[in-house]
Amino acid sequence: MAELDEILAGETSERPSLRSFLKALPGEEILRVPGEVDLDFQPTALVLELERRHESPVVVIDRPAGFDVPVVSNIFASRARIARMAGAEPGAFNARWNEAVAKPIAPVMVTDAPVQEVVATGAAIDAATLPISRHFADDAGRYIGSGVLICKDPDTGVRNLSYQRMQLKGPNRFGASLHSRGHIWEHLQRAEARGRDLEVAVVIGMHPAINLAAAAKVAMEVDELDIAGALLGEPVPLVRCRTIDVEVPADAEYVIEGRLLAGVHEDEGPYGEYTGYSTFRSTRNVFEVSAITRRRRPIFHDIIPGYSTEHLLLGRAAREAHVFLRLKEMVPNLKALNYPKSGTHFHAYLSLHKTAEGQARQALMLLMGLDSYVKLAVAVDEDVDVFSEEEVLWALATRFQADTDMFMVPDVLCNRLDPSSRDGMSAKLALDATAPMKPEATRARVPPEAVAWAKQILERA
Ligand SMILES: Cc1cc2nc3c(=O)[nH]c(=O)nc-3n(C[C@H](O)[C@H](O)[C@H](O)COP(=O)(O)O)c2cc1C
Ligand SMILES: [Mn+2]
Repeated sequence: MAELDEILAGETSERPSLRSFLKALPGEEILRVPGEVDLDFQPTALVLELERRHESPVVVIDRPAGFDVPVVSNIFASRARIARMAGAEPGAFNARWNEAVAKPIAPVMVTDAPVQEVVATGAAIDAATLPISRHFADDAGRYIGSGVLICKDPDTGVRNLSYQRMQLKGPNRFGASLHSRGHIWEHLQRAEARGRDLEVAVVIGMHPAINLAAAAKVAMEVDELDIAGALLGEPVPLVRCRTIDVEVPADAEYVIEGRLLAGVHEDEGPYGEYTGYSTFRSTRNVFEVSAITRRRRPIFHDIIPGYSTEHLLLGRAAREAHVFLRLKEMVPNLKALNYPKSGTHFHAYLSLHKTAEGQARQALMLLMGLDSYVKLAVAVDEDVDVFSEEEVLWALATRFQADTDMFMVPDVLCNRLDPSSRDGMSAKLALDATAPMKPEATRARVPPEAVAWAKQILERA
């Protein structure tokens, strides 16, 4: 039996975990990589090649060269799978997410913690024993891409979950970048103001609903684990770390306990970012390990970074749901919203059932105001599928004139990782590709009965 199967077969716990998720995964959604796999570049190459073929299975590497721990990746590469892991039907993720945010479920403390079956402290710590990949040729080294950093606000004690890349630098040392200046960055500022390090637990391998919650930007007062609990429909079981005052999911695969050092900076990066570019942007922080705890036979979870579907979908699933909700409050006839992969996080397409001229422009202004990442927003009518770029371009070809149907706002705050941005600002472009309310031409159609017939014939063939 392959390594991963053996581990899953031996798992008896009913609690939600990476294992329960993998066990429930349909066989056709898993790609088992035969033979030994070099963790230098091969997992990334494989995932990017799958994308070129429009395939999105979870990738299982049973035998990474030099390690006896199986590695799984590409978990977040499919929208249907993301919906399922959040407990939603395909296409119903947004509603499910917004419901979870509205009705959070707080975690519970437990005493049995598989993630602490093996505990290494002091001289026994060796982070190089973790099967950490080298993802891109220009990356500064081996990076943990899936580590969820859990810490607490030194002022309020409110917990926070977020992703920060972790570069392996030594047996008990990692480099980290907090460049998105999120809540952990703020926590570190507050700790430094007191002359203290920030205690942080890096968690690897959890039920992916927890990963989804960790990727979300919610208010600083909100513990992302409460949203994870709501997605799972039950509280996340937590255990206290062994060497720091932080609680972590008890059913995780690995936890690296340690401290982001106050006032210490070292070179870190470059790293392949979601834009598709390798970047040196880094806050150059240093993380010192005080313990590594794990399961007896752990599974390692990797998230392929860079311009990969899984990185992009994970990074924006919650944002799409949030922006959709806010936009729909003001534009009730909004139908769909898509951030296409080709635009990294910078392009967004919306569709609406237009009931008045000018409505599309109102929706476009709102969208660009709600999401500072968006620098191109396109509006189409509801007959156009925003998830099909070809259809969106067709609408631009036939329902859009550049002299009357677009507007541009210069010098707006944007995401600095866009290499074409200037001083953190970008021009925002809105294209209204909706047809006039009284159109010149109607779309050539085939009656639905004939479409149904054609589908049936082809399914039988
Ligand atoms: C896979 C992944 C990797 C990420 N890597 C980093 C990183 O290395 N540094 C960083 O500052 N933000 C990174 N981010 C962005 C933050 O983790 C993300 O914005 C998070 O929601 C911030 O949480 P907060 O709102 O609690 O601060 C990453 C996001 C994802 C999904
Ligand atoms: Mn947060």
